[in-house]
Amino acid sequence: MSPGIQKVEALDEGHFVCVEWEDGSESSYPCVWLRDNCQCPLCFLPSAGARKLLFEDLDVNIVVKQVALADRKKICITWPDEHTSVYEAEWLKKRCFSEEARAVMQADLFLPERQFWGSDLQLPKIPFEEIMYNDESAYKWLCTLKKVGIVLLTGAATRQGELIRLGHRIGFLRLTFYGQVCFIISLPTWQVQDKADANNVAYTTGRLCFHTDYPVLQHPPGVQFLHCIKQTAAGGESEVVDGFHVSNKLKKQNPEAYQILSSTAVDYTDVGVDYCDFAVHCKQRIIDTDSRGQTIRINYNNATRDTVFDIPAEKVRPFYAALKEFNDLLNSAEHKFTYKLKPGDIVTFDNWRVLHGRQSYPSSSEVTRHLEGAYADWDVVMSRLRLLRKRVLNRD
Ligand code: OGA
Ligand code: NM2
Ligand code: ZN
Ligand code: ZN
Repeated sequence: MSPGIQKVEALDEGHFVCVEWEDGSESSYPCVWLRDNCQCPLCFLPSAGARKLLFEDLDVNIVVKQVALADRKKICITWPDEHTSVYEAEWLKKRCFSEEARAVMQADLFLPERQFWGSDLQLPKIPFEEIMYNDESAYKWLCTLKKVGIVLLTGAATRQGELIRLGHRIGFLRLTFYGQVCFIISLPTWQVQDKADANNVAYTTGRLCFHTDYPVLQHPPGVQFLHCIKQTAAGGESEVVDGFHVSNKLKKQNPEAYQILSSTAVDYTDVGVDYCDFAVHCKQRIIDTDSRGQTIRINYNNATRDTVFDIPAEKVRPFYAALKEFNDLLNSAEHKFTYKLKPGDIVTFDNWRVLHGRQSYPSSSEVTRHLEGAYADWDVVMSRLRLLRKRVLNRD
């Protein structure tokens, strides 16, 4: 139920409109924001949910001429040029500028809640076909993927193409330089198996130490899918670690190492040929933080870290020492979780948060191990999650 409004008045010489709610609480709205967000058909295009009003036409010093309350459910504002705007109580309440209300809205939009884990991880599992056909299961899958960072989908067919279906379920997959051409169409899926003249260390039988995929891209893929089609009898076990949990630990235990890894721009490189040729370079901080100091992404693949290193010589050894500290923490028995994919398993994980690795396995003239992989962007995954939530919880 939307809250009712008891009283509305202009304050601060018309620069603010103050709404008093039925429960006695108050919300104050800046007039420039109100005018900017007028919902009338001249100012807003409802079919696009987008602003039509041009910034050029907004007076940033605007004040209200008159404000009135309509049946406790709406406020009406008349502006100095006689333009009128109507705002619904519920719409206003959601957009209240108080710190608490903003936190509620942001949590609703971005689901920032996280469950950190270590070797005690209870790997969440959901049958693949369930998430494909059941919205509640799909919603559960994506919520868990966001919160825990990893979900195992089980019982998929052991053939290529299941990730393409999964991509259609969420929206679309992310095409990168690793993929394949089918007729004249580029497919975003890639095959992890031992290959002659491998163009990536992943395409060998070697051990892969903890890494995130593709830090050489300026915007690394947010979500990764690995579908096990064939598994070797010996070796090839998977390892995962919660990179956010470990970077928080590093910050506490070794602030200097944390400071170095969260401030040094590391050069990454990937040059070669897959279904098309590429020469990719970029700089990333291994521990990427936002303006509030929260870790938002781990960018670490030791294989593609460039030989070129754009820092002064005297800073090089301290950097390596810091990376050693981080790498040791990632690999500590307390933090890492080991499991082995079975044919038909699809592991889905947050590639910005969870580092993954695999144990080596014997090389052979036949293909003894085959995973099909693909990426999606968090924008796409979060979009599907919000739409599923709306449908499942029957809300807006
Ligand atoms: C990769 C990778 C894991 C595996 O291809 O990037 O990490 O188990 N593969 O082969
Ligand atoms: N593969 C698995 O950063 C990387 O090189 C990740 C990408 C080859 C698609 C590996
Ligand atoms: Zn308007
Ligand atoms: Zn990988």
